[in-house]
Amino acid sequence: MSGSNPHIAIILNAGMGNMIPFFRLASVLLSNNCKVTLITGKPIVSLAEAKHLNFFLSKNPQMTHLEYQILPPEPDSKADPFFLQYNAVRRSSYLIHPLLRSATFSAIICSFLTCGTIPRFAAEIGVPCYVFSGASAKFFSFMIHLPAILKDPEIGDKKKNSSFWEVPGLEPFDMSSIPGAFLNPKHLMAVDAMVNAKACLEATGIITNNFEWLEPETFSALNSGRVLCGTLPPVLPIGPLECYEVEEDQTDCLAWLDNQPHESVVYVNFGSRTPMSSDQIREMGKGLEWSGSRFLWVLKTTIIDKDEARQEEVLGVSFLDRTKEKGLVLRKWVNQQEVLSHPSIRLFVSHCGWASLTEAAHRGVPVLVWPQFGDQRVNAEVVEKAGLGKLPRSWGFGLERLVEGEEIAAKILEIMGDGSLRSSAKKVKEEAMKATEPGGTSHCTIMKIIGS
Ligand code: BUP
Repeated sequence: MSGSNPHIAIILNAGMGNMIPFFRLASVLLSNNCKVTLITGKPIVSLAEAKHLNFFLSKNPQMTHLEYQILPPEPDSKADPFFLQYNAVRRSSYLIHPLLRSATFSAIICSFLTCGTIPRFAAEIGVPCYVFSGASAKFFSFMIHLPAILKDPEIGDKKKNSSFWEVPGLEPFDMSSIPGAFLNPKHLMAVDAMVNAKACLEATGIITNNFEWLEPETFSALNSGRVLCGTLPPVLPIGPLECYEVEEDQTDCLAWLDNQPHESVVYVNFGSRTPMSSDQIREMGKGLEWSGSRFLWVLKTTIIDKDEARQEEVLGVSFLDRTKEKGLVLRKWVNQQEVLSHPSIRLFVSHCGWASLTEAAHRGVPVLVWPQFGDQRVNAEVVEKAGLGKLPRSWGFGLERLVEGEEIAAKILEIMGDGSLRSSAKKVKEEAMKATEPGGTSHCTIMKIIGS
């Protein structure tokens, strides 16, 4: 991609965890004199996405916005609405082709989760195509190896008899870290993953919200052909992608944090689409209260947006009353990038969405990693290895078991008092900053892609 003012098409994917990194990337490109065309599908799943998209477009009027109609979702009322949307966007990818012909683009960027026909079409029209992976490099390695795993005639026996999956060039994957849906060739998630894993081999490169220091062995295995022999395009870390202007926080949480002592607050947020069960919410409440810590808890009980149940019904009046001096519970969107930067934050309890983990890495905030589904368990292992977090393995993966208040309180106290984790998290921050500053590995990669 060379010449002045490169024009880049960004094809947005569903879900806040995908949308926010794409907006960050678009902001970086705009601030480096690129023209950006944002391509979005309709309808959109959640109000949160619609609001963020509107705000982002209103703040960047120089950007071109193109829309296409997404095909109807598969009729599966039990499936996660975001997975249905990924599937529909992937199946609709041919509808984006005319939009990609409507201007002379210097590059096209699309999401790994929905790339479908885009890399091949980009190759046909002679435009470089970068596929964006929003998970850890380790989980991405698993995903691109999935077609080989699922083709293995012994897969059934291996699932029954083995506790590890072999991915060439990497340490074996603990079977319990991989959601069963990916290992069922008929499951929608596995079907999409296989199509996308094959499609992304036709891209110019894979870009990822990550930095080389965080997963050196995995990047080395991916880029030396050990994971997929000679067929994988270069995997290029360009993160942690950071801050763009988001709508002002509508809650009073930043003012509340201003009144808390330095490094005293536990921040709990399980992301934009991971609800907690009522039983687990009660135990979480006990854990926070019994730890005696100050806490900011962003509570979610539904997959899409917020439900209407009142705070008191979910948590009980007495809990809210007992903890009102020490804790703030919110059921609204907070500005997480500002929360994690606040000097009062000591610990982040996270579901391990990759966007949240990269935000914690960039700010050196230690994380109690409590993965719930999808890529999150592997992401959790990655940040634990890098020294950013601690994974209580006995808590299981997602809904495997109810984690009791006593265990939660003990773990919070243990991690809050862990000086060596605090130092290693600061080291992670230093390395993240080095990667993103001018001359850093991620910064240079972005500049190379833009062609400056
Ligand atoms: Br909730 C919430 N404020 O209140 P992840 C989320 N976020 O800024 P997810 C807020 O949404 P996937 C809130 O900073 C991060 O950038 C947060 O992405 C922001 O998890 C993003 O961490 C959440 O990747 O998405 O939402 O579960 O499953 O796609 O990873």
